[in-house]
Amino acid sequence: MKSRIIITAFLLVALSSLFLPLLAHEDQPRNIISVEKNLRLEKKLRTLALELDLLFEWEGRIYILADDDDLRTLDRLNIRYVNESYKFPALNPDQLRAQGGLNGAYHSYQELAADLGILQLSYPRLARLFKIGTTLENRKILALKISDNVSLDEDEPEVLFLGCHHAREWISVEVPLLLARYLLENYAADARIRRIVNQSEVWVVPLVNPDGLEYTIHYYRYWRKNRRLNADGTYGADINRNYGYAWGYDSTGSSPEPASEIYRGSAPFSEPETQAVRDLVLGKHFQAMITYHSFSQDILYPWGYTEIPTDKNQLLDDIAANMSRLMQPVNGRVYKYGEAGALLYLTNGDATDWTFGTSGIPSYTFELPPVDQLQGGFFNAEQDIGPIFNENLPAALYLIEWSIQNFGPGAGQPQERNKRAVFPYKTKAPEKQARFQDK
Ligand code: 0X9
Ligand code: CA
Ligand code: ZN
Repeated sequence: MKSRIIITAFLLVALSSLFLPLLAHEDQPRNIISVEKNLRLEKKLRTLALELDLLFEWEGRIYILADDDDLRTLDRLNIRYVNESYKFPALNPDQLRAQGGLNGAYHSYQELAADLGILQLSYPRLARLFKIGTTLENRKILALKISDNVSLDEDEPEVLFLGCHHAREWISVEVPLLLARYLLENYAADARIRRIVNQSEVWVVPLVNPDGLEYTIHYYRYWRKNRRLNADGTYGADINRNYGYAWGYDSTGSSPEPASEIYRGSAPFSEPETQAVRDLVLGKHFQAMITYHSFSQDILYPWGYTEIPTDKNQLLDDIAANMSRLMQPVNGRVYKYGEAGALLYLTNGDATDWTFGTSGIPSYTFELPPVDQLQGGFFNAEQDIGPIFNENLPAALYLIEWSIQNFGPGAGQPQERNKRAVFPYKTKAPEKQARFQDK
């Protein structure tokens, strides 16, 4: 219930530029408080059935999101708490933005859903939001389609951009989201972008793993997998080991052990996240795809499951070389490129082996900066989002243009086109949308 109010507040503020007159008194007063973590208190809170939103634990205290009513209830019950709101300035309604709170400039699931909704509202003829799946914790996996005549499935090359298979790789949400925003915001003024958007259908799924991402924000920043409760009581399957091409090929590239960080899941496509991507791909005929990860600053192409090159190695390498060359002048950073299994390490069941293996399309894993753990590993600074996007933009535009140029009879997937429906994700009035997006 509380989360509904929070989401509404986020959305109302996020949408305020569009619906200013409606918003005058909608701000929700919110506090972050902390209480001592002890069993007696936890039990007391639970038996009182207080609907408190637990945020995280830190140094023996539990941090909780509470509104003024909650505070009065706690006072009445003589439960001691410390108001910590001053440590979280983004909670001040005056400063509240769609991007704020515990994850700084990075997007949470709700913030992303709100921003994608805003893009669709702002560019109704060019952007359309789809729900392509539902996670184990009942979050929506969202895809934004960008094209002219966006409500029609036109005979244009389709290109796919995926983000955040791995929960802790926060930067991998931002790059595809910013790509979507860039295409839309520059459509009117930039002839090259207009040509690209008119002649292709770009699909962006910035957050393949919403459950995992939320877990990294609220509980454990280093979490990688989804939040599957496995048969042995451990959590998580590695979504990037669960795709159906050469799934479980060996136990170097993926693990049969549920507790492992690279657990491949109980069967190919056993996870709702890979099912969502699979069903989207089977319902389209993509000409190329990029899946963003971090970190190590390189561009990887199939195979991942073996060091033996594919029969299109030259093409895959040429495209990667061109992308890397276009990226370098932006900030001076060099992205290495090569076959994934040879350059990085062996994996099986990853996204690119499946898209390439089943349809032969150029498929790339981008490992975003930094180059190594010493430069920050998974923890990119907020100020890095802009520069990392800027250098990735020319590569993404190049791959879309390559797809346009190489699109024609016979291009794309050899497989039967699967007409399976993808349901449009309607954006209604802001309050309705908030309810719709609540989990
Ligand atoms: O291991 C992965 O899934 C990717 N690296 S990450 O550090 N982001 O987890 C790499 C996938 C690319 N495939 C291969 N290297 N084989
Ligand atoms: Ca179109
Ligand atoms: Zn990754």
